[in-house]
Amino acid sequence: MSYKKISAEEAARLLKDNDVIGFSGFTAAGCPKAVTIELAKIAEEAHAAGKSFKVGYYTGASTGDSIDGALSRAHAIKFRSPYQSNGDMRKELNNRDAHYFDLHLSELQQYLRYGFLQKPDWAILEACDITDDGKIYLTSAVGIAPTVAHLADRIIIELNKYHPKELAGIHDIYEPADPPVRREIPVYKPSDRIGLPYIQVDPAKIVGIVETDLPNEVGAFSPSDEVTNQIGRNVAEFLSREMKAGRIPASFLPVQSGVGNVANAVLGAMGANKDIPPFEIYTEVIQDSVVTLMKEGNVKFASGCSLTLSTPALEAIYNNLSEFRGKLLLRSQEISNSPEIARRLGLISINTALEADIFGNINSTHVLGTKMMNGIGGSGDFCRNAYLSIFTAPSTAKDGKISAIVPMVSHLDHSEHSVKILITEHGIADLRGKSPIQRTEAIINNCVDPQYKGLLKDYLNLGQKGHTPQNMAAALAFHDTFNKKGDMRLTDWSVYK
Ligand code: 0RQ
Repeated sequence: MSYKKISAEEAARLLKDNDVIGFSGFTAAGCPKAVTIELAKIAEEAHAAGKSFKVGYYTGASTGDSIDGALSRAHAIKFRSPYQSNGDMRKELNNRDAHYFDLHLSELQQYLRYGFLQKPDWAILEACDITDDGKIYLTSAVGIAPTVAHLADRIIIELNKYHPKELAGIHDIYEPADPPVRREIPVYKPSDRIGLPYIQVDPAKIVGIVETDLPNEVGAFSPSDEVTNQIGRNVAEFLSREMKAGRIPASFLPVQSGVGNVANAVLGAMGANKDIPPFEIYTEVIQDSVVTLMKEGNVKFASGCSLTLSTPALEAIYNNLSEFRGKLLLRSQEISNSPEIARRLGLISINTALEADIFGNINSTHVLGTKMMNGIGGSGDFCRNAYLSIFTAPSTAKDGKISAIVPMVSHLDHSEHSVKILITEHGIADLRGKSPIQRTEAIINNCVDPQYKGLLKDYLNLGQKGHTPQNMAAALAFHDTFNKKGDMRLTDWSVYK
């Protein structure tokens, strides 16, 4: 190999205060893990010497702790985009020590190409292989890697031998042309391959190769509980009813499923439901349940942006790559999350809400309206454009002190115009074709926890008028009561009468 081998510290010392970086990876899969640990140490040294040292950066989505955790703890972040899910980073963002620009994941690559955002000086990419003529083979995710590799002037490669070189061929790298000459993205079914298996760059841009042997930093799932299992069964029951009604074809439609414990339980329940035939997945995050469903024959093919798998599940794939190669494809997020493709394929999209309101609006991002949780991720890309967009949530949080269903969402991510179905452990609210007041009936009767039904019905009886009967003084009283008394159940409507 003709590239210069350098240590992670040597690589990190090339970066300067205020530099902007684009990273490979999507969730903790496929992210670099060595250079940023050294970069955090350099920032801490600089701060101890009274000097400023912060970088701005773009990622695919959340990262492993070696990027977001290490750089947050070192207070080394000037700005960051898009989705994150790291506890230390959340503190930085909510203290406003780092600027966070949360956007739809499908938009980041084009935002960068259009020049809407500061150009990355550096691309730091994790690869399983690289050729002397500049062909970079990524590892377990694609994210924004092709775009930052093309835009950045200098590239550092973490060549991670934990990931087998035989992964080559699992990626499909395609960057659309930009307006006014953009054409359709030619994905007509989840398994369509439209690009190259590698990113091609000018080898002169590669300033060094850092050799590593590090596993991904994907966290384990909590075991599913009765609430998440019941949400999963309700989703499967709803989909089976839609098939019987002829609104989902007998061959089924491709499924997009969010990330986390609820999403894992939903896919598990879909696999267990005998009415649902084997289906295909067109999603961003391929998680453990997909691999299980594939082994059981319930998932035929999965196209995604990352293999966000626990170490045993990832190793099961790596040990049987020949079996999985024809069933998995990894794409960049502007393709995995493309609104155009979501609409064309007719996706069934299932994502988790933090909070919903009785009219069907969704808050996916802000705890009690002010504190950033993770970010909008791909939920908006899919929800607005899917054939059927379903939001799931446990009906309460914090031992019942918070109702996930409130009179008015404290922050709006997905509006009543995009959300079709709301499902909790208590049941299913089908919002299609319903007026605002009809939606309140479906949601309160079917989805709200019994402890909150009376309170929400009483809210609607406060005497407000209009097509959408919100009471402007009382709409956020659940949140105000929680902030003052620590329990939404103590909301007292009499002060608003
Ligand atoms: O708090 O962490 O202190 O226990 O929020 O809640 O129920 O564990 O939910 O882990 O599935 O995450 C929306 C955040 C759900 C996620 C969200 C508290 C609750 C708990 C987490 P603790 P759960 P999950 C694909 C699609 C946006 C992006 C998206 C998400 C913690 O699904 O980030 O959909 N979605 N992307 O106690 C206050 C409420 C609450 C609440 C729950 N109403 N008020 N706190 N909590 N409801 C993925 C990508 O795009 C990469």
